[in-house]
Amino acid sequence: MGDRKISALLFEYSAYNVVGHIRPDGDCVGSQLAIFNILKAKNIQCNIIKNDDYGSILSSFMDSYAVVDDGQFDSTLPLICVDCSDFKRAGVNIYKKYNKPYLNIDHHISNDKFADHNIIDANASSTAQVIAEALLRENIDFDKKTAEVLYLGIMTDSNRFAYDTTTLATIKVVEALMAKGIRISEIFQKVYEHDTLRKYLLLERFLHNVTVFEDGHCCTSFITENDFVETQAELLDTEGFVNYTRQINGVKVGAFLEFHETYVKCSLRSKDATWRMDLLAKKFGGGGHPAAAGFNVELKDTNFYAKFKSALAEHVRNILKN
Ligand SMILES: [Mn+2]
Repeated sequence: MGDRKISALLFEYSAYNVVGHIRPDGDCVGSQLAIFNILKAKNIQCNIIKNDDYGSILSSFMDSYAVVDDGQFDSTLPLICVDCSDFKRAGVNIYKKYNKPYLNIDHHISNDKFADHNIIDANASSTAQVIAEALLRENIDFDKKTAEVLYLGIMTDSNRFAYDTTTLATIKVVEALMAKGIRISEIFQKVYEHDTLRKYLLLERFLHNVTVFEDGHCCTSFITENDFVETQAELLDTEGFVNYTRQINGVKVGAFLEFHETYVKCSLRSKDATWRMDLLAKKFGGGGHPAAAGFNVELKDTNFYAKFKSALAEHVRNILKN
């Protein structure tokens, strides 16, 4: 796991920058806010660097937090990265200003330990769980507000405790968070019951494009830049779409592709860890977990979708052979 205790690392300096990955999710935001709160309680300055749009749902968790734009932060401060499998995930404005971050807290199996200090637990459901376990282990007290954002990270990254990544350790952490007085139904509703009509219009287009192939083992779908424009949906409205590709009976692996003007964003999910989505993602320059991974590639090839589907089918065939 880590080379030093999280408390020694976090309380070493008087000010930090903290950043998560671009295209933020609940784990990356929850982890940043937790770090902010833990430092604030010790009178340590923490600047949350905004490297992307948080979207309306995650923004609702950030109401009371000040954020610094990634064009105007003090890059002499030590940088804490959370939930980033590699440093590039922090966004170009961050990684071009730092040779090496100070601290890297993550749970991706593909994490390449890019910082001076690395606290990585690939068995954890989420980065929020890694942080929560460290706090509990090292007896660092934290408040209800911190417990709420840690729960946000764990709930979203475990897909509401549905993935294999949910272990007894995850549940024990949740027990400790509940003891701080959090209300899980409140956090659930804040995340999952604030859908917009435009999201459903986008979902309609996504479902229209669903296709199953390779003896029913593979399922893919896609949406285009034009779909975002016409439905007026926001980028983060696609959160959770990829799960539909994996949920069909008989399907082993699913993929969801977003075709933007200059790049393709692909999310990969499988029913379980045997399908090594992280290895397939790696072939396209991405990474992730065995059952949940992804990549971004520049859009140069107009035939990319067909080629990707062949690569996915081949990947599944190879695993079935072994
Ligand atoms: Mn995560």
